[in-house]
Amino acid sequence: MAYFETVNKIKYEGAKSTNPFAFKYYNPEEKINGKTMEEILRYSVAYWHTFNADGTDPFGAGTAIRPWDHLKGLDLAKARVEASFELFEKLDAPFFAFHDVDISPEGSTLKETNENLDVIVAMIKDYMKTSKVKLLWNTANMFTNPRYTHGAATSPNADVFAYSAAKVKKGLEVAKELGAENYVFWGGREGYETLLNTDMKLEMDNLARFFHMAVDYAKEIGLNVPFLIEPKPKEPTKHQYDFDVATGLAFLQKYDLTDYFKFNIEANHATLAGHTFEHELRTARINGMLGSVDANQGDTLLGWDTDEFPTDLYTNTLAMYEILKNGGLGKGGLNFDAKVRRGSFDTDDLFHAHIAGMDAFAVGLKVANKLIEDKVLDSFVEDRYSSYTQGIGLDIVEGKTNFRELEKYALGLTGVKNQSGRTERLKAQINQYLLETLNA
Ligand SMILES: [Mn+2]
Repeated sequence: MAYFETVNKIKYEGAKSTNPFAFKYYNPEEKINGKTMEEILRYSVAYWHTFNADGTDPFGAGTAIRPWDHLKGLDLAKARVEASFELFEKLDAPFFAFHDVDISPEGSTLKETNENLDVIVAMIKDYMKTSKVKLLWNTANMFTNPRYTHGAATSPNADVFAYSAAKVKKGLEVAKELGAENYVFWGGREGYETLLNTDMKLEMDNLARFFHMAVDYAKEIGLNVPFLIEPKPKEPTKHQYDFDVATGLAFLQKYDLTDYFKFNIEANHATLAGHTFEHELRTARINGMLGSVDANQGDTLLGWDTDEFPTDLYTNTLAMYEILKNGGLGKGGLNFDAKVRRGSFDTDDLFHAHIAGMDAFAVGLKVANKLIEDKVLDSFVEDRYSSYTQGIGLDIVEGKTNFRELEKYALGLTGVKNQSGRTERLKAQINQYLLETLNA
């Protein structure tokens, strides 16, 4: 049966199209530097926001009207799988991502939960045989169930640590079974509320022990995919151990995990941490740790994680700039960890939202590529740091000088002359490139 009967396959019609069910800028086959947009952008649909979320917020019930609303348990899970593959095909989405509990219901015991999962994973595997869609990543939800109230791998309760290990063990097996490209760890409850009751050192040591066990088990079953940590500074816990990329990187370095882990970077988590999206991407990129991206946006007027579809062209341009400079996303992708607003309750809105995000990142790709081709920022930055390419600057960079010599050099200076940073001129140039691309 069809769940989205009124929607046909979404096609690229170009910027002049007035068809709301068409791509205006995302042309999957269009080549940018020899690679298609589809290959570069690697779009992924987030199962939880698209097929599970119903618009519930702390003040009110769900509003979403979905064709599977009347079903329950495994029947509901199966209907969602059918609907998801229909949506993937119609959107021409190459990837999807899920938490274990998104795709199948928890049973009354772990054994029953795993059995439910087996049924749905087999069904998904079957659908994947005749579909081009691949699993970008899966993960274990270790934050919704009350057992994780004090954390999962960082719980003060060893039984919860063990339970969490069993969940990830199963998750890694599912990743292997479905040919996942990555495996993600989002530590929703891995943090603390107050130091008054918390052994922070033990909790962080245990988290590292947990990750090492995951690495060992993946090796044992022959699952050779990047593990991704998804930084977030707060919400749900007040202090999250993976606050941002820099904090996460220090953790991975301290516990000797950098060979196995990279980062899955989310725009809204970056802004909650007081960073821009591009700052987090840059921090990961220059450290060789950019794994994948949760493509969404927050709301600067709201202090929480709103997970909106990424329609901000300016931010998407700067994000794509980092991604292109990284040489692409490798096995990662742009996963729309984004939900329609509570008032956008029709199934049609699921398509409008994805089209909006896919078009907006396609614009970002084109503008970023042009900025790089024309060396707009590169040539400015190169010139700005040119004092390090000769004389004393070159000595500094090549490690050929010391404080004594630098003092002697400084004493000989008759004055220091700086150059303008030209922030406003550069911003105006980016606007110019954006508008040129949109009007092309
Ligand atoms: Mn988020």
